[in-house]
Amino acid sequence: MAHYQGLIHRYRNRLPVTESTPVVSLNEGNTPLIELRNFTQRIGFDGRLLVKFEGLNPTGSFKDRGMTMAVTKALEGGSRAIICASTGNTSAAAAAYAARAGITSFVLIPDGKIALGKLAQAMMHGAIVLQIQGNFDDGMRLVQEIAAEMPIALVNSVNPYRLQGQKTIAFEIIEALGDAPDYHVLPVGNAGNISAHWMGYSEAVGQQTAACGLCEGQCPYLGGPAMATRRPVMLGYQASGAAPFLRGGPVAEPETVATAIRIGNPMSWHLAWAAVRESGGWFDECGDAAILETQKLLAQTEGVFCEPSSATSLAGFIQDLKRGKIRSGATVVATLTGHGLKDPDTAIAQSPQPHRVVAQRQAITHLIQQYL
Ligand code: AN7
Repeated sequence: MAHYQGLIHRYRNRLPVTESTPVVSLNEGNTPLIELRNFTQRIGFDGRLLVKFEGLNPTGSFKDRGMTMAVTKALEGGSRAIICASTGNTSAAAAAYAARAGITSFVLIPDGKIALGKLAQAMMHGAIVLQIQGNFDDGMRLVQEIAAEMPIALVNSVNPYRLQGQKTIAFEIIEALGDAPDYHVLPVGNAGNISAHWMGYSEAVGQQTAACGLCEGQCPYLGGPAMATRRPVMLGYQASGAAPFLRGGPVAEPETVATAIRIGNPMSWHLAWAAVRESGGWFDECGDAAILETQKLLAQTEGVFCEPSSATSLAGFIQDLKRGKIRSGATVVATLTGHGLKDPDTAIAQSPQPHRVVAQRQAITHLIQQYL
């Protein structure tokens, strides 16, 4: 079969699956790597800047990469139900992949702090949605306790299969660029993703990413397998109101407009620190205003609409560029973790209202002339 069938199929020999593993997939992965030109010029960067648009996964975020693995392994292990705590995207992915697998999903979400699109997804895919009077960190603690005593598979990124699936983003980037970029920038919340990126980059040094599996030899559609000669410098950015990596420990009451990364006690603390340290990178923080401004600049100069949390990667990059911390002429990849449509309220709140005009040609041409 010569069409793309998802990342487990594509990277089978680099993932913990066998021939008899019942793969649960929505053909996730293979997302576009888009080179920014207008944006790059606007911010005054003299290198190459590319975004890996993970918002184009089946449920609209990078979580699908990890969820295809986590649900596949849950099913293989005989689980009939999965559970997670979530700021929104994990719950959307868990709900969708559970539906695909024909099993039950339970999702714990923070009270009133979840973007509308994500809530709609969890509800629509038939998850049992538990809105708790607490934040993500409270939910995370609860699902760990519950999964320890009930026959339910925990599919948060403490589940090692999640990171296995998510590492494949690095393989795709190396295949597209021919090697690892100089820098990789991304937002950090629970810190699973930065850890998975580093795992993927590390596993691709001196080793072919995958046999394509679709065609003989070089695949004209996806490109062939590739090998990295190096790993990128990893830069992880947090929202200032939810920046435990900058504070040196958990933050009790995380707060940010970027609700996906409104997390005060990241689970992958040590792995994320290892990624940053080993790569010679760093963590930094950005304010909500800078995050929203960057989200809008990207949408308006490039036609790429990501959610606020995702824009944190580029907001942090712009800040470091201004501070002279980015090497001139470098190749930089930013992960845009989720689609802008996930959070329509935040997008609309920061945009001018539509013009209200009578349904009359003259009124409309008069208005148009003001913009010509
Ligand atoms: C768009 O859905 O934690 O550092 O419960 O949805 O790997 O946690 C979401 C995280 C970045 C942070 N961007 O990634 C959840 C959840 C978006 C996200 C992150 C999330 P991690």
